[in-house]
Amino acid sequence: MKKYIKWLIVIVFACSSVWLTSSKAVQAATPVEKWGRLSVKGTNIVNKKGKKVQLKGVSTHGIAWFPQYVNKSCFKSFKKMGANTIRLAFYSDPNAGYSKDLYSKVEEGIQYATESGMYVIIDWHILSDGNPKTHQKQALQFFQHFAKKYGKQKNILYEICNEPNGNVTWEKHIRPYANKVIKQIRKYDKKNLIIVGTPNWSQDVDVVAAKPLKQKNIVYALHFYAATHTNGIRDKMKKAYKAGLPMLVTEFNITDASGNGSINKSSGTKWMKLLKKYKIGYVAWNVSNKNETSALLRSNCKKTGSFTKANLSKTGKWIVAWWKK
Ligand code: IDC
Repeated sequence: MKKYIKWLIVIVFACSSVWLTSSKAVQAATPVEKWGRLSVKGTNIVNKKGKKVQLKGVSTHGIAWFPQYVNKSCFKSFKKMGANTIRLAFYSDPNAGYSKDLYSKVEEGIQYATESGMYVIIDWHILSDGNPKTHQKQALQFFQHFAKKYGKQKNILYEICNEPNGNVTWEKHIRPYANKVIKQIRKYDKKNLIIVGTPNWSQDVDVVAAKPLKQKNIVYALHFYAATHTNGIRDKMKKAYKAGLPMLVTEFNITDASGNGSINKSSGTKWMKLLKKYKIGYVAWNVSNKNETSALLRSNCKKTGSFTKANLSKTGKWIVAWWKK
């Protein structure tokens, strides 16, 4: 009899601990549960209560090249380290992997980020195709598809042109393109944030600040690679912030602008302090083990998920440490 009682106690104990760990009450709220739908108030991104929040996260590499990292275990391990955002980089140029067949990869990514309670940036990654108008037709199709399918979710952000570059200006090219794409997205999604790339590889935020768009809930991209982009671009950010431009760093690293080469931690620290002061969010390039310094994983890391800090590259370790500061 005594023996049975002992076993009964063991079973009751085991069941209640399973119940406790799986119950919502003891599970920490996810970033999206905590903050809800984001919006723009003045110069900042705010949560459902109107409080300024800083998005922090990682960007995939081009999903045509590194689709293996678009998985839930990968996203969750970055969340565990402090990230609240995943950016899915969908290159818009056929030479860089553009294909409608990859829509399903983006959908998978949205699903995994959503199940992980994270924000997700759907990035139309123009790069070698520097003028956003080059593939405008495809962009309109792309955003129609995703806004229609996911526009009701709270955790969606649209980034409509990664880095306009070349002989491209705000007035003649980016602004008219943005007006068209925003109109398209807003047919299906009235509220979620739309991120607009800025001239000169998303660096000239000061130019945009002089004549921003008129729509609501728009933020502007500023990108930096700290070993190349130092005081000059920080000054542009300061100027734009003071002029009231809402910004989000949807791509950065502490490497040089090639995504490789040397690392500059002291310039990186200046950037991080400025972003913290202004409460501007930042998303790091890139989740891969490619043999380049901007890869957040060590090149000998063969895993595609369940990452720990030991799997991170030098830049990965440095960046992740800032998430909790
Ligand atoms: C780089 C990748 C590199 C790839 C190259 C071309 O790190 O592996 O070969 O693109 O596709 C950006 C771009 C981003 C770049 C990154 C580094 O948005 O696509 O990634 N960078 O050059 N802007 C500034 C730097």
